[in-house]
Amino acid sequence: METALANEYRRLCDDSAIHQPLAYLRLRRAIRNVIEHRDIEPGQTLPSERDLSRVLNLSRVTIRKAIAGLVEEGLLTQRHGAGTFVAERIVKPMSRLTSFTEDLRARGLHPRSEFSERGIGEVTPEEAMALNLSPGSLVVRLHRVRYAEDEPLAIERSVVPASVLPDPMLVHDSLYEALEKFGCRPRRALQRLRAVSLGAQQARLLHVATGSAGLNIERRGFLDDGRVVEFTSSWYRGDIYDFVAELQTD
Ligand code: 16G
Repeated sequence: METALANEYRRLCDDSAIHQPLAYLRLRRAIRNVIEHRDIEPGQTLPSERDLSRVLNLSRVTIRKAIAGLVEEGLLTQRHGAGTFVAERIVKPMSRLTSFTEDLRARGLHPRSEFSERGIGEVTPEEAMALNLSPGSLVVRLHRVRYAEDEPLAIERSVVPASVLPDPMLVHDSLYEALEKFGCRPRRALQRLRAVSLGAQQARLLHVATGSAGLNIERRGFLDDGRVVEFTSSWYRGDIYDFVAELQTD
């Protein structure tokens, strides 16, 4: 691991296409890359601050600063006296508007989805309220079970105005990638979280026992001009996900 990280760090230093003069940001990127390439697995320990400082010829302040950012992002966790680990549970910061695909790729996992619905139809009254649409508008609906490799992690039902995304078949792996192509990736979102116990059908899809703990998250995603481009209701497995929010006093 130490060697993989040192090689990656040196590669980034030598790569003239990467203009990153700040050492701690370069190191942060190197750590992110080795996690993504699975050179270090979830649950494994990162080399100590002292070892990294020696091998990379960087100050311990720089190492600490690089690591602190990744702890905040949820990629690393720290246990007092035991060191720094690659997070095992998926720790998802609530402050960043990322997609399922991005969250998993950042952890070196391969995201995939199975669609149970991918169609277009007239908006229901509830969807019209959530998306600020008038009755009769058309919406694209995606119902997906979302996996990391073969492990199901979440069920998602997304509704998107057809004025933004004209054809559901344009969504392959990632809804946000499809929206990005139309310049309509959400820039801000409102989320509501609720603890739930998973019903029989949801539990079956997520390969857990009926009644297991889950998190139901509703996200409304907005563009800069205030238009709502997404209304998604997700059921995440409670045994895998941690949602973390940073709070500040005024
Ligand atoms: C996340 C979002 C969901 C969004 C999806 C897009 C939460 C709670 N939900 O799962 O609202 O639609 O990502 O992911 O984070 P995709 O681009 O991989 O389809």
